[in-house]
Amino acid sequence: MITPHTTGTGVVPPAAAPALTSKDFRSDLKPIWCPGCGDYGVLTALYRALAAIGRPPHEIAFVSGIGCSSRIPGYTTAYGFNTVHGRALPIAQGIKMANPELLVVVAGGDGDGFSIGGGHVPHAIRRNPDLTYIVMDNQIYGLTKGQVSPTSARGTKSPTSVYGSMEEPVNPLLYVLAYGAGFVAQGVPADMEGLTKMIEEAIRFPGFAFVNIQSPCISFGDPENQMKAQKAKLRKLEAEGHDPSNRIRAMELAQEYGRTLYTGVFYRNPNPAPTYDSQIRALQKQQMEPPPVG
Ligand SMILES: Cc1ncc(C[n+]2csc(CCOP(=O)(O)OP(=O)(O)O)c2C)c(N)n1
Ligand code: SF4
Repeated sequence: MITPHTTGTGVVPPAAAPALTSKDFRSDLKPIWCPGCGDYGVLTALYRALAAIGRPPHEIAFVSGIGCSSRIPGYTTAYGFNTVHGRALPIAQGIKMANPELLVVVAGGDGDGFSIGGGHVPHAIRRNPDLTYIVMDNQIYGLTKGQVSPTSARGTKSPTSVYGSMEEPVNPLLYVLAYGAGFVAQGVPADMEGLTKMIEEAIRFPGFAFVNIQSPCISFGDPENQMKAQKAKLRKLEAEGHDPSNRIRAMELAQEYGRTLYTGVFYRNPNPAPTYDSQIRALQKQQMEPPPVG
């Protein structure tokens, strides 16, 4: 266990707080993902990002829906709530409003976030709570054994699309950019360093931050999207000279979803909007002040 770094009792001054490592965030529960699943890499990147941020586990809450990827909360020592399929975002917003000091991270799959839960995404974005939303986008329903998901490519054959999917996939990057998310990034577990850095940046961003992680499903996913293939085809936005403050350019690049595997920060609002939680707090403070005399 870590030593608390707050001075509630005045016993441990902040300067004496030990640096956190990934181990401090790893729970005793052993992940049961298939060997080779991309979600292992996502979990490792998350541990590292949290260690770099330095907030102790009891100041963090993970909220997820249902799916293989939604098991994440159980694998951390932070507070965790494995909720209902597609409902992680509203529950996470409730948690953040009730306890604004908590660092809240939402995690789940592309099915959870863009199919059954797709209607919650725009509303979370327009409220702008200080949350980080991590989608492990494997372009398939993993937990229920390989049905098409909202991000499956056209032509994907599966038990629910035996002749190949006849629908255009949802583009998660364009979706959240269009609704005004302040921070939008995409990573892959094949680039652990880049992924860790962008998760850390997303968590530090004041407002709704979205990270789409193309996390391969080794059992039911497209063979073209497995780790080795990703490594060979990824293109880092930073190396391409992309300016992440340019939202229009970010939207142009986001249109390449499914064709070009861009990784890095697509968009970071240089003037972040006020968060929902900070506005609520300001209102509460105002209402607690005594009315003017006279
Ligand atoms: C209300 C409801 N509908 C359907 C399901 C069945 N179900 C569980 S997980 C899942 C989809 C999983 O896919 P995804 O969210 O992409 O996560 P992954 O398993 O790929 O990580 C479905 C349809 C459910 N648990 N609850
Ligand atoms: S079914 Fe796919 S997403 Fe689920 S644990 Fe296995 S590899 Fe990972």
